[in-house]
Amino acid sequence: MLLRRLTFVLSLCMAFPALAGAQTRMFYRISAGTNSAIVAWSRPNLLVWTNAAAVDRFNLEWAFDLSDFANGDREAVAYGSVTDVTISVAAPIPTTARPSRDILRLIPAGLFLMGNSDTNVNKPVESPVHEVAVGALYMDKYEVRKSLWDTVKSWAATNGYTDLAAGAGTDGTHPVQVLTWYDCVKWCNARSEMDSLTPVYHTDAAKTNVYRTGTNVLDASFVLWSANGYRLPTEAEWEKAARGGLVTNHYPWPSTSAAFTNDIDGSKANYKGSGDPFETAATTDTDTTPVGYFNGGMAGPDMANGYGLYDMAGNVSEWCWDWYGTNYYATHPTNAWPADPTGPTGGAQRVTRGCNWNNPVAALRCAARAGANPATGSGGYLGFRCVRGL
Ligand SMILES: [Ca+2]
Ligand SMILES: [Ca+2]
Ligand SMILES: [Ca+2]
Repeated sequence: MLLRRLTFVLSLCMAFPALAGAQTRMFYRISAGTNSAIVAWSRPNLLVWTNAAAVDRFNLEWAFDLSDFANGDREAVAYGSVTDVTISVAAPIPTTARPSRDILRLIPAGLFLMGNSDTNVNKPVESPVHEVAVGALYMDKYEVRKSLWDTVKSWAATNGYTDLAAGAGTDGTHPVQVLTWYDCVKWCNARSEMDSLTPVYHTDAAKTNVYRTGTNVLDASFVLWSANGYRLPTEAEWEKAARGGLVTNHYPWPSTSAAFTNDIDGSKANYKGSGDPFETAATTDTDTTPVGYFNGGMAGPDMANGYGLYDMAGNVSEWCWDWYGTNYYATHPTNAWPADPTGPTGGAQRVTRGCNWNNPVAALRCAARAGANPATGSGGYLGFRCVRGL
């Protein structure tokens, strides 16, 4: 309904003074159903525009390039119902340059429905469905592959990270696995420092000591959530990203059949019995596929989801930040969740999502939840991918 009313689109490029490592330009698009003109823009983030006539709907988006509006790599800033000729909104300014789209994908801010909406699936840990607001971030397009793990680990070894695990991987193109949760968060910090970004994880609430070695049970207060460095996604961030903008779908692709088994086959994801050529009869090996294997070039259609992410269903399970709480959803009032939830304050396991090459298809659903001991992990079944702030 709203989109049909939008007849006029204005794009404006904002050029910023050159700042080291900072984004130097961005574009705003205003859709307001009448001629609009930007009259003021000020730091840190105020955008003011006027409309030729009073409007009762508007939509404001930004992107790093004009072409991003067409390819979906854009961020909705604000939308609303007003009756006014002058509108002022907060408009974000990324603090870092836009990363390569082939490495990180923009996950726009907004509400999504978290949890299982399939009445044929009786999973109390996934219920009830609830609405959650999640801020904008970048997420790795692929699971962390073994070659990237090794590159960062080598840099890290001479920069204070002396006990990162070797990890395992079929070869450099496959996801890294055999990692503890602690290995992954330390590696996130190392990747941040290697890329001259601000590390996220610390060993103290004052956030003065960067977490580089040892096994520290991190409290959420040790995390510099506002930093632009790499970190594990929260469980909510992971599920929103996996859904790719779809709502009640079983999987990260269009999939709303009454029986979820009708919506998945071996051309779409790597699971137990999916029939990919990396699946061997031997039970002592690790049957991962290369990251992004289901990209249309090797086996069936391109399975990038709506945000351009691969392997959010299957291949390796992925560590998340949150402690795993089996009754965590049930303890919150439905649709009254805080924005950017970070999970229970404690527990025995950390959340793992997406499941893996050794799981049946039910476990690959976007809503499916699991956990693992953060100090031991789950061997070859479990890897991860990073997110980072804008
Ligand atoms: Ca398989
Ligand atoms: Ca095997
Ligand atoms: Ca995965």
